[in-house]
Amino acid sequence: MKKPGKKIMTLCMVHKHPQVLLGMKKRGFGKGRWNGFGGKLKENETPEENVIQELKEECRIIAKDIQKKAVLNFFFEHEPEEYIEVNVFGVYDFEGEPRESEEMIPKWFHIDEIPYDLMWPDDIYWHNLFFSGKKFKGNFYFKDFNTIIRHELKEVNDL
Ligand code: 8OG
Repeated sequence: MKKPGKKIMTLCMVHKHPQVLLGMKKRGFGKGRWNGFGGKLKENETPEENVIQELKEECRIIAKDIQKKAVLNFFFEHEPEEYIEVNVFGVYDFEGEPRESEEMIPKWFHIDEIPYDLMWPDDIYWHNLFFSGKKFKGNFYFKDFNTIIRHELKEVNDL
């Protein structure tokens, strides 16, 4: 059987404890869901450069303190030939005021009031690790975009 290909993405969560900045996606993949910011990694771009670019484009802020926190792989039953690798970053300092863009409506949430029913279903499994500052790796196996069949998560020292 052919080895599945992978699509490399970034996802960053701007975390100013106890608040986190999320964006309501206005179009494309994940439309109608609150999420962190990010996108597909382009050729000749580091994940950190991509995070800076995506935060500029999606909510008009300049990221200053960017730390890699996790690598999550997402597998979909209906798409066995490809999986998504999401590199998760925490952004702990930035310049500017978050503003709406064509793609996202930004909003601060207290970390105890995150709207998980309007988010990707994996988020509720790994957010605690993220908000406690841990580094981690995980695999999520989706039946469809709303249903997780199983998952694995582990804390790591290095990514
Ligand atoms: O370029 P585009 O807006 O399509 O990028 C999609 C964003 O969504 C990107 O930041 C990665 C992120 N993303 C997925 N899958 C999942 C997921 O299951 N959970 C979360 N929280 N984010 C995801 O592509």
